[in-house]
Amino acid sequence: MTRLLILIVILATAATALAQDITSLEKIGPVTSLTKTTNSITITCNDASQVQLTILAPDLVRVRASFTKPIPTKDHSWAINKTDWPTPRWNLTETPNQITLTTDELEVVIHRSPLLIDFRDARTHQLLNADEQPMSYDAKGLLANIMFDPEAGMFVAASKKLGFDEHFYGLGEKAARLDKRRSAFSNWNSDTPGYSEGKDPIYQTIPFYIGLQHGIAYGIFFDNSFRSYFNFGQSSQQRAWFGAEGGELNYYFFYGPSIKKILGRYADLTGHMPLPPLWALGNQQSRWSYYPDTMVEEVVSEYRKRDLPLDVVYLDIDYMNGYRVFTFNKERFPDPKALTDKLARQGVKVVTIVDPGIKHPQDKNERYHAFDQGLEKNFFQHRRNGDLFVPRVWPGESVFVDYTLPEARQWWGDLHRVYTDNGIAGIWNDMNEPSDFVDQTGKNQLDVVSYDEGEKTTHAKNRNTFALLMARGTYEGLERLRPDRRPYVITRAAYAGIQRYATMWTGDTNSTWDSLALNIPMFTSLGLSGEPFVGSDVGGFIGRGNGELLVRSYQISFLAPFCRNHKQIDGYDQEPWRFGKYYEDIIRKYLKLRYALLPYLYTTLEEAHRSGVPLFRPLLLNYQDDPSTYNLDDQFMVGDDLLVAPILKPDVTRRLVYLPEGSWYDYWTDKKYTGGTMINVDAPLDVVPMFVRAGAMISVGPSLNYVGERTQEPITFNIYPNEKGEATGTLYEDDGLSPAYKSGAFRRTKLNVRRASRGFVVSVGAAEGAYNPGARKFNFAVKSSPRISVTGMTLDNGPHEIQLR
Ligand code: MIG
Repeated sequence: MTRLLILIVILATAATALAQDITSLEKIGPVTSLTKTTNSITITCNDASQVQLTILAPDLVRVRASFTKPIPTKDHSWAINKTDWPTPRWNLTETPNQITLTTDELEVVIHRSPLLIDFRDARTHQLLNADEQPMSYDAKGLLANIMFDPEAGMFVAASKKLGFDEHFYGLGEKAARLDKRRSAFSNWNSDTPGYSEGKDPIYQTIPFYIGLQHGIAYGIFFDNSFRSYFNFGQSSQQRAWFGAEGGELNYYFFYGPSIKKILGRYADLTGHMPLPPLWALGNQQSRWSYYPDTMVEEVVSEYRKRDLPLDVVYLDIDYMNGYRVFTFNKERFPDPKALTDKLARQGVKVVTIVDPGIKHPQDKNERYHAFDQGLEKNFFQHRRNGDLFVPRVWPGESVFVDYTLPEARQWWGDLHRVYTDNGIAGIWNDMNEPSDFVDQTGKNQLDVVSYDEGEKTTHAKNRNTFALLMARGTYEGLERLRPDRRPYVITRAAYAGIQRYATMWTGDTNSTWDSLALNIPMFTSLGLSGEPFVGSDVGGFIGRGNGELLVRSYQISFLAPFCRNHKQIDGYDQEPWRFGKYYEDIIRKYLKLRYALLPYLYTTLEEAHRSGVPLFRPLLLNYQDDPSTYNLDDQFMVGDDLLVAPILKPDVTRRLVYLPEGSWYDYWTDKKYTGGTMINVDAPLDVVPMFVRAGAMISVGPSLNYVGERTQEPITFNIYPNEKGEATGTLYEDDGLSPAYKSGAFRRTKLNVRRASRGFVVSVGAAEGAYNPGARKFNFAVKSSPRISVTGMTLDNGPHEIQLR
């Protein structure tokens, strides 16, 4: 405990010292000369530094600075997915005082002396973001004593003027509120069980944020995997700065003005989330740990007996033989294939945990294929002196794979054959910060060298990307092993770009109301950071929950992409039935509703895949011009149309709900409200306040116990007309399992509703895509006119109209 306190004091002091010292760092510039290529300029400064600006798109400019030396020719990042951008139209103009780059959307003004960069809107010349001081570097080692790893490199930083009304969003997984204004954060992937609000850093590093001022948004992705810092005016009224303990000052500037557009560009740059299998949107159940096999069967039959929907069950670390990854414990799971077959007949998939630690045999004669092969192929991490790096994790003494080696990632992926052969449907990556029981701060790993494209870099650079590369090896392995199936990987730690390979959950939360209240800001912030498929252990991971907390937790997670109840080994049982029938009945209602809403959820998830705009949204994403949404994080939206205002405290059965401008329908009663105001609504334990935007159509399918139980038929389009009597909706369908959607095997149907002289008319657009879902029946119900509905309609391929009377 005292050690922890001392550590906290040291870290807190380091953060404050950094905040003060940022201004005393050496500053780049001024400009002496300039060269130009087809899509970039390189500026040379009189201190021999160089700054390179590359125009990637009309709304995307990359800034790279190299201090007192030329820009290195080597240019590589594990986060970046797309590098071949067609050069957009742009212009360069020079005056004695400044250099200006102009695209159709952005104007970048570089002041020569001092060297300061402004980003402006090319059309209005409005200032979006401006350097507060020239980009800086710690030439004199002023920060060496407070840097975590003095060998990491040289501290580099950029400082921006803080807008009086500027709000900050993103930064991935932070145990913090939605609006990050006046806060400071660092990134160093850390195993932080039982974290609560304010704990920083936690598991993931996504060094991407969005600034919003007067409704106009820009984004900055600081692509640097070293321990990094972001300070959004926490210690100064003037500046928002970011920096890192090494590496390049290398950032991408995105211009909106809409946040949705920025998220689309960010997804283009770092990769779009592929669609997971549809069953990943089903209900999931986990426990540290269900074993033996008969207990797993018992959990599943309990679900079925109680008419609770379930798609996935998890095997935590105790399924293995002595925590050896890629093995099954023979006593506990004598025949894993028989188990997965049996569960498959009940519609349930099995996901197994795979940690990075490979057990180091304690006896020379002990054979363990993962260790033996990896050692022989020289795929394990070593210390700088050549010693094998031996951290301690669940198996005791272990080794880690150097995932920067492409052959090692391939080998790791192929090792998963034991899972695919046994019918395991997905892989859960845990402990991948990487956690090390010897020392959780990373000190024990500082001299661990990774191959890193031949650069032979150390932990300071590679810690934050370890999980990304492990997930990549896993994902690509599953793609090879089961080419006709979409991989399903879930991870705890991450770096930017993780969405290409894995979904995520928010680690070891507490079964407390405070922990629950973090769900909404965390899920929405992750969505604003390029990670759409998110969720949290339903009910909380650590400690003793209760029925009320569990119900309120489901009332958030039933609409999160990842909905999994999970619990610590010595925590109190919390499967949906554990607190009695009263709570179980309410949980059933929400799980059934989740399955009914699958057509809407899947359509919205596909939008996230395609556009980068997440499913689980803060209100500000849909109402960017409305300042009342800027720090609203006790409500959320799903897609454009569903607004949910959960209860986040015990004994509360009423709450204020903010409804943005427009009209809204109460989901439960169809009662209409006029938005642009707060309303006060009842929320007894069985009700989560939920509203539908007027003008929406919500597609609702039949009640299912698991995905694929039977065809999703009929789908009812619930129509919520706006004041003009109009509504629009989309339905996305595909086979839910294979990657064929990537080559056009999907169907997207767009529908428009208008008021007619009698009743309403639905016009069904021509189906997009090559997937043929076969004949299926649809119902239509107009929520503003309860007597108007039709049932049993078909949606043909071609455009046509349906009369609703
Ligand atoms: O040191 O595998 O966050 O979900 O149940 C704890 C055991 C390791 C941490 C994960 C948790 C999982 C647990 N793991």
